[in-house]
Amino acid sequence: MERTFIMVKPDGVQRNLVGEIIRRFENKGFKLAGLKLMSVSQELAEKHYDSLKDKAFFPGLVKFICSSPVVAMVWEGDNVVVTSRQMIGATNPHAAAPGTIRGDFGVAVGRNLIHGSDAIETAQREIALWFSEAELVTWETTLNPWLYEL
Ligand code: DAT
Ligand code: MG
Repeated sequence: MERTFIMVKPDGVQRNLVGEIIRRFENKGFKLAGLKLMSVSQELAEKHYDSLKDKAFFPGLVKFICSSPVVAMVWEGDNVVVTSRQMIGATNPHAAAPGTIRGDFGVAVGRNLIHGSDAIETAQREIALWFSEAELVTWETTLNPWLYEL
């Protein structure tokens, strides 16, 4: 089953949106495979955003991610990578549609509340970066026949 890496950023945790965000993924029908509240080291933040290291906003972005705890998660489900990005909305909350997380709760690109992997390969890289094998849980839900045509 496909997996993606989702992180509630420091602003989402500070604004008490962890429950709201988890609720949306649960209600959609995705299954939690990993979850932890953590402080982020500069090294981890720099590795996570490595593809953006040449951008002018990179130092501010890394500083922001390290400024306060985040909630790192792995969610599982059919097409979860693309669907999560749709649920999260456009990078800039100005452009994020109502009904999306950024569209409903954000007003600034540097405070856009949540990260989601942008492709299956990115998800695999990010899950391996943020979680050890032992922290990822494989489990069965009895809801499967009601979520999927098996
Ligand atoms: P996304 O988080 O939608 O995948 P991204 O990978 O392009 O977007 O950028 C990562 C984060 O960097 C983004 O969530 C917020 C920040 N960011 C992106 N563009 C920015 C900009 N023009 N100014 C400030 N921060 C920006
Ligand atoms: Mg991205």
